[in-house]
Amino acid sequence: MNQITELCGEVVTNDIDLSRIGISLPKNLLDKFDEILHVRGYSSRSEGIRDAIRNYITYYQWMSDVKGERQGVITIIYDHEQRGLLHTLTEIQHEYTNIIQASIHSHISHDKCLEIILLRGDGSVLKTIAERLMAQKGVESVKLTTIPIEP
Ligand code: NI
Repeated sequence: MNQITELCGEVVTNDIDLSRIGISLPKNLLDKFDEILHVRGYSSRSEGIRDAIRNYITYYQWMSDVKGERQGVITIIYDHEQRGLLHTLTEIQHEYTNIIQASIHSHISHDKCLEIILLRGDGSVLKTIAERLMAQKGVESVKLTTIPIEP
């Protein structure tokens, strides 16, 4: 069971207005985040959170621009000890047998797995698959990379 740590941060809505938010995070997640902030020399946790949110928004917008016929790769890292996760991930992939061409599974540690999924199809579908995988509990990260297929 993860410890939950309460944390307050300010988020920039524009250059003038600052809104304060309070969020709950598992302690190990916050520890990792603080470690990165320290290494990267951030002056405050708020600044790090602002940057992380900006990156999240940029990534989402970039994903929204993925359209048309594409070749893609999804890299996913997940905890295979998470109950039911392996089954769910397999079921999602089986719904897209016409899109998913191949996958490689690598057991990176006792409980962590890395999977590389090769896909080809409409960009919006590739994005949907990535988002569905990302939404599952126990999935640590999902990265989608695509290139357009020239007609
Ligand atoms: Ni594995």
